[in-house]
Amino acid sequence: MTGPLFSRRRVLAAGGLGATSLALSGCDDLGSNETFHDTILTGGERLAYRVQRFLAGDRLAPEYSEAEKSPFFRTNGNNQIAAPDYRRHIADGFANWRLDVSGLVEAPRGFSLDELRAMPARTQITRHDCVEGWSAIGGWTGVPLAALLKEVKVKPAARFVVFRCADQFGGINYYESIDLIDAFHPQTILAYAMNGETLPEGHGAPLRLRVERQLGYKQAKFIMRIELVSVLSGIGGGKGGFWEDVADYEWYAGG
Ligand SMILES: Nc1nc2c(c(=O)[nH]1)N[C@H]1C(S)=C(S)[C@@H](COP(=O)(O)O)O[C@H]1N2
Ligand SMILES: [Mo]
Repeated sequence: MTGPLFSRRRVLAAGGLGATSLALSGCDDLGSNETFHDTILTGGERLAYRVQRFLAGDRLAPEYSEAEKSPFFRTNGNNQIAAPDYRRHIADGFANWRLDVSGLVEAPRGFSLDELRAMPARTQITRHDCVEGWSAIGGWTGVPLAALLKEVKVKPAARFVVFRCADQFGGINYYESIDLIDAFHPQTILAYAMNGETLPEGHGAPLRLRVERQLGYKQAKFIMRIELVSVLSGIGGGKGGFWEDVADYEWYAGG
């Protein structure tokens, strides 16, 4: 045999598995030493994230029928907001509210609720699982996050979507983040309706995230602002979400 036994091309060509997991794991960026996965996650967490991400692939979360909906879907975490700005918005049906989309995008802009409602919508009946030990099946309608991101044109350097919320715990506004794999997943929507009705305050009016393959605390409610970023180290305590920062919850809360 001539030529190097393990040329890069030969190794990549040897199996789709290797090539795919490389693409998913962000190994192409290892040299930059500034990605979240490589600076924030420990070795074990990083491996778990990569394995889970590889297994998750394009898999859809299970969807349910109308008959399977829970008769009662509790609220959790904050379910009322005292802030005067928010009270003004809810009083006028969020007529002057805008979802602000900024950061690493070509065309930052605000979206009114009417504009979001006018975009193609997706409805899905899914199961919400909270780490505190309860689950509920509910129906959600909203605009696919992918459609919104296409409008604002995500810049190549962007790797994460950060959600900024109106509510606070101890003076800190709730925040969460997901990677672009989940951001462009077809079941990831910004929901403005629940079980066929306008999203109630307790469940996150006017807009809440549904990222169906992950746990309850990732489903950010009361979203006011979305930011595209390349790293999560500058967000809050640096672990990508409120509970991740204050209680060490896992940032990737999916199976
Ligand atoms: N902004 C915000 N989002 C949030 C929370 C919160 O307190 N504030 N709680 C999280 C948790 S732990 C869960 S289980 C779900 C609860 O959603 P629900 O109130 O619609 O049941 O919202 C998540 N998103
Ligand atoms: Mo939760």
